[in-house]
Amino acid sequence: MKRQIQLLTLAFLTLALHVHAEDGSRLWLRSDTTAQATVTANKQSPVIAVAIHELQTQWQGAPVRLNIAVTKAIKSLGNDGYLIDGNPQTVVTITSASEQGLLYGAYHLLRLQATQKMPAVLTVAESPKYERRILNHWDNMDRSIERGYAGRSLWEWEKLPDTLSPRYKEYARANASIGINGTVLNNVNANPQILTAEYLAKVKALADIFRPYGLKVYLSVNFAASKTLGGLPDADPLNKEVIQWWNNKAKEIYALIPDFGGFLVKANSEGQSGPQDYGRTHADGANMLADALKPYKGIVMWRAFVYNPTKEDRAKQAYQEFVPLDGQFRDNVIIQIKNGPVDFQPREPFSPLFGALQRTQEMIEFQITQEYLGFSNHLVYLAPLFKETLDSDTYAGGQGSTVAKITDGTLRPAKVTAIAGVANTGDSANWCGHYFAPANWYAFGRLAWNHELTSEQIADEWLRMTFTADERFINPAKEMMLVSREACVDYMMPLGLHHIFSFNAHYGPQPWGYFPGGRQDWMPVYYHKADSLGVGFDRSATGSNAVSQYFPPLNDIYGDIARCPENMLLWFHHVSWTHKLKSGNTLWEELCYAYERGVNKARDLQKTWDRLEQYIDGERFAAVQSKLQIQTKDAVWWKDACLLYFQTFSKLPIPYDIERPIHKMDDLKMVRFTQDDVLKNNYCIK
Ligand code: GCV
Repeated sequence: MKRQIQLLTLAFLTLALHVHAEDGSRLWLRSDTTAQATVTANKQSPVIAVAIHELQTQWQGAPVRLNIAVTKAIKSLGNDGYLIDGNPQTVVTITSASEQGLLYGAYHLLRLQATQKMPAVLTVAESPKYERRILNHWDNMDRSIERGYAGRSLWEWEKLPDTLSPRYKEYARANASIGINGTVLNNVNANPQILTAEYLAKVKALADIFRPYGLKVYLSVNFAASKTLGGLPDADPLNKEVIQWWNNKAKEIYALIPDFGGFLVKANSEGQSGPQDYGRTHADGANMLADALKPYKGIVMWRAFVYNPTKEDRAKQAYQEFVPLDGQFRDNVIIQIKNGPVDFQPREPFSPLFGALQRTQEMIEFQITQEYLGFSNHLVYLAPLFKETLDSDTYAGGQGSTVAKITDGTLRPAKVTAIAGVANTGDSANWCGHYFAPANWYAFGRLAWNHELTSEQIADEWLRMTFTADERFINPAKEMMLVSREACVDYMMPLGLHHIFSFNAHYGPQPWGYFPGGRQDWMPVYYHKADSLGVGFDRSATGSNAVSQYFPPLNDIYGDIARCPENMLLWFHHVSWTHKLKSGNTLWEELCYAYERGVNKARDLQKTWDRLEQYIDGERFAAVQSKLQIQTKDAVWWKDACLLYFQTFSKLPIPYDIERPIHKMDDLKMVRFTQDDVLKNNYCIK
């Protein structure tokens, strides 16, 4: 009897643990349901089968009838758009011009329910702002991930195509649930091997799994592949043999994957080969690939992230390279431009290329993985950053020409509209390394669908689906998310400072960074230019004149120290330490207060989180708690390193009302670590 009780207790405990175990693997798709929906469809297909399955297994309310129907009648909502109407207590109908649209409609309906936002009567009409909503994986074929902080690559190349991880389907499902419809599987620093028959068979296996979820596969290609893989003497885009090689390759790919999306290309950038190796232009290179893909409706996403170690300001180079080529690209080429002119910094102005290319299609590239925002150690919710760029007015076609409207086809009709985000996924159980990091994947998808959603709306949805609907949790946790990006800017690089990270790893401060013999434009001192007079990069007319790349009136506003937004002041100006800011503080004082504020905000994140323990599972609570400790420790590290270092130039006291540095600069200069050390919290700041 005693043994039976023990066994029963054990069984109960196991069940209880199982019910409450939350390892983050279900992301925002955690509905447990008793399936009360009867679903009817006017058509059968693999995509519709997924929609039906989702509705049948995720519907939580009263028993209902759900009709889903493909109908050409509503073509005005575009291919992926849908209508949802009816009464969620009785009958609901989802209609779309495509199967894919029905699937998105199904996820929309389920999201309303999972977030407790189901109205009494449904009248939803939705269509996405961008036609192609794409994740970029910087995953290598050895399964390492460039700038990846959540384990190894999801793609088990060594086991493909025979063994198919269940995670592939979960990945596709998560993407479909937020409207992402494309994925570039491999790193832009592309290994040509991905184009071999052996690897294309593996890519096909993934494409087959993703297809019912409407997720198209794209590949990054190495521009030199015709040479390195094809054995040709060169990769000159005007060489007939090279053209033929790519035509054949496209044919081979489409024979395997008929709905293949196209190529992403990083050319003549950071050591990658490109058309300029043969005296040709980016347009020559992009068009050659575009022509190869054209018969199959494939596209080329050609990256504008190009810069060379010249005397020219790095922030100006992409514009200088691409503006003269405006109008020369094929209509299935789109130029993929990072949100800012340098490189995914905690805050950058928008890239001046947006709007400057008037006869060339442009798309934006965001970074979801937190290369420059504390890896998977820091809680930094990126929707405010994404929206800041999308909502920026370029003035390219007069007031109101926001980056969003330039890129989504509103202001300039485009054959292809697209948006990309560099993924933060890996094979860790919770997908992204930090339990809050999936919020950035989620936010990217939601904004790609509708960039008019607010950061607050998206955070609210994500929290409800990921943790709990309890308002006592939601409201404070949402506030944490909403302040977190500005906190990060404050403790890392306030007032427009940028790129003062430790070399290569891009984690932690190294404002003193100067490496004899190395590339100037990879060194922190190149970016902050601190000296006895002041700090900041003069990009006004007296400096590099990068401001001239912006349309009026922005060129004047950014170029005028008195009118330049203070949160970008040191991006555009070299400012004297004693220059007075709007607050009445000198620049030096403002810098000190900003770092202090950043540290305090990090501490506030900790304080708020600790109060939320009772509302969620212990596993995720404890993991986030320990990450917040790291974040706060790092914030202090940043503050001390930057203030102590800049003080050697300003020679001014740190205002006495803020907390004193607790480190010595000499000790901070000795800190050494690898990316792995950082992720294991195995770096020591004395
Ligand atoms: C994929 C930055 C990163 C590189 C990245 C590059 C790019 O320089 O540090 O890791 O390479 O951007 O976007 O191509």
